[in-house]
Amino acid sequence: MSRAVLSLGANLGDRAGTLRAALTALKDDGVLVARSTLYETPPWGPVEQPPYLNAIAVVRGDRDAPGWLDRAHELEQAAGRTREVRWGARTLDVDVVTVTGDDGQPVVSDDPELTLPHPRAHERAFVLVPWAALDPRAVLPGKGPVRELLADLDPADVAAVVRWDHLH
Ligand code: A4P
Ligand code: MG
Repeated sequence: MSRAVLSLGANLGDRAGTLRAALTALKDDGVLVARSTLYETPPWGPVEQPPYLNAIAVVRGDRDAPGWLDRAHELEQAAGRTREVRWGARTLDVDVVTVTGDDGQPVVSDDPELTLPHPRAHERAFVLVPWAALDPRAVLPGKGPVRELLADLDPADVAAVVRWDHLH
């Protein structure tokens, strides 16, 4: 058994429908512990592309870290994701932010196939804002409390991550 924090993002097609379908699939797996609402976020990174909807899911189940990455890839494939440019637009991207064993120890890995904790999560408002809203006491292993990491980001980047559900 392990617990994982997953970051879901979509910026092509029916973004909300895609995210909701992935969250429903995790619920149907019986692993969904909690999920954030949906947030609209400006695209991060060097590629010009439409805005994203992002969400965080906390899952717990009978998988190890590579098992959660496999499930993430299955969800991407179910959403019809094809491989395009790195950091480019996609129907669904599911990243594994962190995995914690039942002993409470975080999985730490520098394997390029599965780097844990996710090497860029601490600098991404689109990960930290929904995560802190879902779990104000969340900690990113090796980096610190999520609320403190958020305080280190540019306030304009944090403010640009806006709740989407209640607007639609
Ligand atoms: N990989 C290694 N570690 C991990 C991990 N912890 N979780 C490997 C998931 N995958 C991990 O990923 C490339 C490879 O990373 C995988 O084969 C996996 O084995 P990918 O999803 O095929 O490619 P990618 O997503 O284009 O690249 P990458 O580096 O994962 O990009 P990111 O970091 O996922 O960034 N802006 C906003 N606002 N919201 C977003 O969600 N997402 C991205 C994608 C860019 N800008 C964004 C957003
Ligand atoms: Mg990815």
